[in-house]
Amino acid sequence: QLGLKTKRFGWNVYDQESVPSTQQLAHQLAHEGAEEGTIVIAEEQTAGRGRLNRIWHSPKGTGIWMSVILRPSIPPQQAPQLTLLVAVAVAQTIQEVTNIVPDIKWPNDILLNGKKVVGILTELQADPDQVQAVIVGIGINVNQKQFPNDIASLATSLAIETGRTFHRPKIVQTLLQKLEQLYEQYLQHGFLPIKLLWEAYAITIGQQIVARTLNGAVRGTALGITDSGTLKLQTEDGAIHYIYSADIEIKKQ
Ligand code: BT5
Repeated sequence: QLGLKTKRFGWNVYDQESVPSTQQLAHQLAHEGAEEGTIVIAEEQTAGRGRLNRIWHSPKGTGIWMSVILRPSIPPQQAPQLTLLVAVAVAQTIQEVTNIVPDIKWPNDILLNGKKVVGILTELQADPDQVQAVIVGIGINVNQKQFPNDIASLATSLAIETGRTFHRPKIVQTLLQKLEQLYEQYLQHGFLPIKLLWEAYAITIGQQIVARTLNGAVRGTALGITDSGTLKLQTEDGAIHYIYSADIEIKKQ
């Protein structure tokens, strides 16, 4: 149905009309042993979520709401690499279908014109030293013409940015192909080639930022990302902090 040329991704597709969250269904399937590359995709999510159980608006028929199951042999500490890998795949896809180069804001936002067009949510099923499954949720705003008030000033869609409407299955097909290419490269050559691609889209690096983590806020200069995908930040006193996940505010220079 998707006209795929992929080997790994998209052979096992759970195509749903309405689910609470594709992420929830993917977790359940992964627990039951679903193979790597399994995709859950839905027209609508009634309880789509972001990090820390925040709401992800997922209205019917307008966006791409999907979750992908990966089973790389890596320790849990390296899982942030996969958020960045998926972000590159989505950024390349957006660039190909719109001809606009999007920005990636570490760790999990993709922006067009400074507004969020994609959110990525990476969750693990893992033992202390080995990942069993990585469930990557991808939400792409495609054909929305407007957003609810609470996010109207921070969200955008491909349609708003281009004045066009898009055929979503074509975008999914492109995305799965990019994902497969990058994932094969990752398994064969490790994270470094992906990191280089990621850096070309990144807007956080070199900036003065505030990183809000569950343990409080840290203010400083974003120096770059490490080989495991964490953010390296230097505070004014010269101390280096490594940040696994946070909300980033970029300070105007
Ligand atoms: C994210 O969280 O950005 C991850 C979003 C992942 C969504 C996908 S859709 C398929 C899969 N199934 C799920 O249930 N989830 C995944 P975070 O960085 O925490 O950002 C959440 C914040 O983004 C919210 O608090 C809002 O401010 C904003 N937001 C909510 N819906 C949005 C939308 N459609 N577009 C842009 N921003 C939105």
